Amino acid sequence: MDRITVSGVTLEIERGDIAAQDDIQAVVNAANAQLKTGGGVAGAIHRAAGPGLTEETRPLAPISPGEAVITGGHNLPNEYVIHCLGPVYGRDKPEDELLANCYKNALKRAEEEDVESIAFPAISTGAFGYPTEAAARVALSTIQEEAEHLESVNTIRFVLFGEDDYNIHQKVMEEIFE
Ligand code: AR6
Repeated sequence: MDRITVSGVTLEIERGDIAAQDDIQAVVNAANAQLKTGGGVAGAIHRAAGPGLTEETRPLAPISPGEAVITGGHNLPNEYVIHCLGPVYGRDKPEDELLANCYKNALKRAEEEDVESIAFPAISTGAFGYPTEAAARVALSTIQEEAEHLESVNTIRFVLFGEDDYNIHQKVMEEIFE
């Protein structure tokens, strides 16, 4: 199973690059507190968006774990980028609550701008060390809770880089939504 409808919202899981989602209105960045370019997702997003993105994020930084801010997409194929700071696993606690806040606040920012489609990477599971399966449970159960309250958002896509990450998300989606 890689697609399901929950409370009228389509939830999809795909393998791919978060910086190449050309049919999605808002992409989510797994940001750093300074909202600058970096490794992983932040590097891919800032490279594809160009220097205008860093200019726009500079006055919005720093942000704290769980927080989300929205900017334009600049040279990305998306209208918006929503920048979320995930918890560093083992340092920022309680990590499950902070990670859930990322997803809740990203959806809040999206709804404020009447966004219909949003794509998430697996926040905190790279440089920040959050075990993928535990993070997928937090992410997908938060989406399950939030779905019935969404008004503008009708498509939520998880974009996973690696095959293992994709398989883990697929398994967790089946467990949560079956
Ligand atoms: N598209 C989709 N997923 C990706 C991509 C991509 N282009 N690149 C990596 N991933 P990470 P974090 C996966 O490290 O853990 C940055 O340096 C990756 O395999 O990007 O929240 C920032 O500057 C992993 O599964 O985000 C911060 O300092 C997931 O995306 C810090 O890392 C998240 O990995 C944030 O760490």
